[in-house]
Order: sequence, then C-alpha cells, then structure tokens
Amino acid sequence: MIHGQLIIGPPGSGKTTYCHAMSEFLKGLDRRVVIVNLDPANDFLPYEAAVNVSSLITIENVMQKYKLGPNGGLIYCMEFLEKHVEWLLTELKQYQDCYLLIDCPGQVELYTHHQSVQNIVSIMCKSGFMLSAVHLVDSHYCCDPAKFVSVLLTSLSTMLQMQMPHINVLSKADIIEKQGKLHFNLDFYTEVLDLEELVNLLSDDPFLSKYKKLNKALIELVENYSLVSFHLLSIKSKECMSKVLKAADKANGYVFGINEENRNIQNLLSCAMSADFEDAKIADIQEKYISMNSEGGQGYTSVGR
Ligand SMILES: Nc1nc2c(ncn2[C@@H]2O[C@H](COP(=O)(O)OP(=O)(O)OP(=O)(O)O)[C@@H](O)[C@H]2O)c(=O)[nH]1
Ligand SMILES: [Mg+2]
Repeated sequence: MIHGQLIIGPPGSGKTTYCHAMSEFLKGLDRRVVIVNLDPANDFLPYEAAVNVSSLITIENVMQKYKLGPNGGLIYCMEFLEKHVEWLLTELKQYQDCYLLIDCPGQVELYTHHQSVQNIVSIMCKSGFMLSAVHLVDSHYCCDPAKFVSVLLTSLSTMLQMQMPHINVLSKADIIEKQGKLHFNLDFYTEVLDLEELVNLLSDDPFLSKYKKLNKALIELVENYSLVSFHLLSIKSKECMSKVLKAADKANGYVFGINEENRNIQNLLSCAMSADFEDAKIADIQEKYISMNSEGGQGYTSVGR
C-alpha cells in the first residue's frame, strides 16, 4: 500500500512550490518521500523528481507534431498518459516504501470535467495506491466576493469529478491581502459559513446586483452539498504545513497505518478526531497576515465555535 497526495489546482496556485516545501517538511519528520511530476509543462523543477512524465511525453513535441496550443497539448499529454498508465505504475513500483507527492498540471478542466486524470487516479487506487487530492486555490480570490463564489463552484465540481478523498487549501495565506482587503474574518472563508452574506455583498455592486438571483442559486447549490471547506496554507509557516499534512494524511489513511510517526496512540486518535485547536490556528494566521478589522472589514466571524 503506497500513500500519497495528488496536488491539483488552477495555474499558479502553488502546486510545484507546495510539493517541494512539503517534501522538505516530510524529510524533517524522517518520512521517506518522493515527488512525482505529472505536469508535462513543468520546464523548471525546484525539486528532484523521482518519476517525471517528461520521460514519457513532452508538451513541446506534442504541440509541434499535432499543431496544438498549450491547452490542447496538455489535454493530449494527459490522454496519452492515461493510455500508458502501465508506464507510471511500473515506475512507481520502485518506491513501495515511500510517501508520494504528485505534482499535477494547472489546467482547471482536467479536474472539473475531463476524465483522464480521474481515470489515472482510479487505476492507481485499484493498484493499491491510497491518495488524497490536495486542491490548492490562490487565497487572494477571497478578497473579491464574485471570485470567491467561482472558487467555491470550482472546488465543488472538482470534488465531485475526482471522486477521491479530498482537501481544499487556500494557498499563499501570507500574501492573502496583496490584491485587496478581506470583507470578513478568515474563518468565514475557511469554514464556508453563512454564504448569504456574500450574496448581500454582491448585490451592493451595481454591476453584479442584476445577477442576485443567479448568485443566490449558485450559493445555495454549494450550501446544499455541504462539502466545501478550506485549510489555510503558507509554505513559510510550519504550523500551516503541519495542519495541511494532518488533513491529507487523515484523508488518504496514512494516519491509520502502523508507522514510526503514528505509533503514539494519542497522536493517532487526536489526528483521527481532529482534536486540535483549529480556531486558535486560524486566529493566529489572521493576526499574522491580516490587518482587516481595524480598517473597515465587516468583522464577520462564525459563532458558537
Ligand atoms: N508568498 C507565497 N508565495 C507562494 C506560496 N506558494 C507558492 N508561491 C508562489 O506562487 C507562484 C506560483 O507557484 P507554482 O508552485 O509555480 O504554482 P503552480 O500551481 O505549480 O503553477 P503551474 O504549474 O503553472 O500551474 C511562485 O512564484 C511561488 O513562489 C506561498 O505559500 N506564499
Ligand atoms: Mg507547477
């Protein structure tokens, strides 16, 4: 049984950086870890990939040979990888005792409706791999209510499409307010609570007010599924890295295995029951990176938690 994380998400959300940072973090915990690069468009890798899809296919060759653009080229590459999934399984056989971090391409449709990545994962799962999807989304989208609605919808459709254990992560929390102020406290975005507040904000915008009914319906859809929530991540923060790792380990079942890190039964139970102080951690990040409420934020915070 090989455990690991499939790192997915939109372009530039921090997938490659996360793989590198998480592998260093795991090495610090004495966990044997390897990175697998499944992004044929990754020309510069900050890490050493144990398995690299570029040995099978490169996007440059595909674009040249079939006169495709970068998006079509990427889709072709993933369909090619799906057809040659045995190559991947054979390559991975040498890393039976390692934890996998799988760096994926940044093309949203690969995770929201195209089948190849989902089919590859499903074959891997049948072959004994236990993977959790770590879906990264740039946290600066939280600053714009309309964009946050898009993030919610993309995250929901990715969860439904990928059909695997899944955690959503708002990346780059250290620069969350770089492109604008947040309207609410961070837990509003991480816990995805009371989205009616977002509809009200959108209705204040003269351009968006005419879409009030549409936005309300979209938000109700997200609420009805009740699946989407987020972890916050800055690769610079050990606390954030540890929290995301715990969530991913819990989702892929690593935490329930018998290994050096989990031998302490208390660790195992606390991770299984999520018995850590989530509110305190979100508050720490809020204090560290956000200047909002003193400067006119609406100060929403979830109650009774
Ligand atoms: N401040 C900050 N920057 C980050 C963080 N994570 C990633 N970045 C930056 O975000 C940019 C994009 O990161 P990548 O890791 O290349 O993103 P990606 O998702 O792999 O991009 P594609 O492969 O093109 O889809 C880089 O400049 C990173 O340095 C973070 O936690 N904090
Ligand atoms: Mg990348």
